[in-house]
Amino acid sequence: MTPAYRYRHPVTLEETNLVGNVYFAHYVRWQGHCRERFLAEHAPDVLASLTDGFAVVTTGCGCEYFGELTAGDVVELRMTLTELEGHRVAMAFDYYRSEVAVPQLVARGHQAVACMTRGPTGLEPVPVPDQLRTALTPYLKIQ
Ligand code: SSV
Repeated sequence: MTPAYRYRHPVTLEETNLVGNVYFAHYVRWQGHCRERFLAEHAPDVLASLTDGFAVVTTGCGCEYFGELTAGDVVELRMTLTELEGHRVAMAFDYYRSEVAVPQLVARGHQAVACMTRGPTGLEPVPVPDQLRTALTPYLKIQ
């Protein structure tokens, strides 16, 4: 089985709506938290370079919802790599209600990013930096 990078988040009341379940947009925010933690843990130089001309541009994202989450749940995002090509990286996210007897798949998401640099004429594509490429390889999803 392909290893997944796991990010856990306790759902807060702030993230729930009038009905008591999590507002859909937060699932995408958590994708951001998850990828940021991945960089901090596995490619810290890449994270640092984001303030120094290097950019990781989000080119797309999405989410499908199968179940509900409410305040007090712990959600676990399992992130895998679905594409690593040139300057592009794509990821898939399985969202589980965790810390329960039987973890439940509540949503699935995806996103794609592109590595760029800020040149005199604006953003230009650059190859995925070596540190990030090396960190990503173990997570490539075998189709
Ligand atoms: C400032 C900003 O927009 C930061 C973007 C960070 C992007 C991070 C991408 C990380 C990809 C990790 C993929 C891991 C797959 C297992």
